[in-house]
Amino acid sequence: MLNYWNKEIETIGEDSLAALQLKLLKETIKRALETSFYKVRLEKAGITSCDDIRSLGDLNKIPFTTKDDLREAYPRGLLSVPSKDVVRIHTSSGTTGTPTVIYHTKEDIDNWTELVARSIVATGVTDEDVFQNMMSYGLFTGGLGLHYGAERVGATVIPIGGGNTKRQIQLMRDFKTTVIHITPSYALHIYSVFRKQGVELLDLNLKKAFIGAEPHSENTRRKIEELLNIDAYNSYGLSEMNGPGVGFECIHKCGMHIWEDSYIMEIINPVNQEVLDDGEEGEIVFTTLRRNATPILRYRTRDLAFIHEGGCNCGRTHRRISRIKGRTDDMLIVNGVNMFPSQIEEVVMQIPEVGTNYQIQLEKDGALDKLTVKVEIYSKMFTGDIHELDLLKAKIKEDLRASIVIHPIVELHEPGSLPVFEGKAKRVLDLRPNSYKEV
Ligand code: DLL
Repeated sequence: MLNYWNKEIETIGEDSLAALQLKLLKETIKRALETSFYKVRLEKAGITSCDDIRSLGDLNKIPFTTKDDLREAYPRGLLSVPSKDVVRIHTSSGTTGTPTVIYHTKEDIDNWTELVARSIVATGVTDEDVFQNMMSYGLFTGGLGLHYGAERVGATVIPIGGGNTKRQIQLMRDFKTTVIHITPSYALHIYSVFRKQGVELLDLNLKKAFIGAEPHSENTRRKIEELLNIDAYNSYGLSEMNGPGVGFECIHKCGMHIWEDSYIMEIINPVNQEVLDDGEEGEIVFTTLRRNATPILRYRTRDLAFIHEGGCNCGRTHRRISRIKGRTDDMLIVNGVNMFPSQIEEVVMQIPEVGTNYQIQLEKDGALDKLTVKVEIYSKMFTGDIHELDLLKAKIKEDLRASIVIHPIVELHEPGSLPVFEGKAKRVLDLRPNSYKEV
């Protein structure tokens, strides 16, 4: 049986959706004109009232917003309601400079909660589930965002947050957790701890994981599903658009439905900003449609994906995006060749001997770049047979060369020896001079 949280909106027809988007876009423009940042920005573009937007085609009159714009507007430039109406703020981590801030009214939190509720119901979650939230609480949106949504559905929520793997496992066992919310890198790590501690999957009751907050490959999803014997659903979101609950896979796992009654989605060519058609890969751009306190127009996410053509068997009409290939600023240039860390991950995670962790290191070797891919392999491979390890190394190297064109150095490591991350993983260590990258 198909389950919906809000059937009318989730299965809305194309024309009704367009009409709803236009109505909400006009309201959003009105609110944006209340902010000091957009008032100047929109007036410069000739938009002085919401009546200047007559159709969705007028979207292209609206200038893009970038992360730098949000930083520039920090702390109050994007606030469009009186401070007393704000019930919560979330800020970005700010590791690379001034943070960005998103304000929420009570209604904003309610709307976000509704999106998360819809998302998790689309994976089959019900009020009978026990939901262990392993993403950190606090300013990061992964904790509170899913927490509110899961409570709204009526699931039993265990708000443990990130880290403390031993305690996580104890809670899973004691309370028969059925669903976890976790980064894909931490999901792989949890499995290695299961093995170390002799935890049997049969003693647990795990059925599903929501994995997101960082790029991961289809092979990583498969690995998580096989190792933990669960269904893993890709979950996408970003703090600027509330956080999780922007895009989520349904039971068919064929791309992430983007909630188009709440966000206008465009895909653009990141170089010339031309709007692309469904099926063409480019940068995702979002406009908030239901946010009161911090409206954001045509936000350039820097995330690369494409829109799947055609409908979904679940009946939801909201279009689906592909897995995120990476961010425009994650692209690595190694001896002139462009590549994304996700391409390397896709290759190593499909090799059965490779375990649950890997790292990419870049250095200078004279004038050239040196790329080293370090992978953990299962302990059963360390039998003392050097020849077998050499063969495996050569295989990984050749598979990588076939995908990324250049010859990396491959290092094999014992399980548990590479750095572990309980939040977003930092897979790339770029030690080249003038490089700040630690993605
Ligand atoms: O990571 C929100 C979130 C929390 C999403 C929990 C999913 C689950 P930020 O910290 O602002 O917000 O980071 C947003 O993370 O622009 C993407 O680059 C990346 N990202 C998020 N989800 C995915 C995903 C949260 N499923 C940034 N696949 C985004 C790939 C993802 N990248």
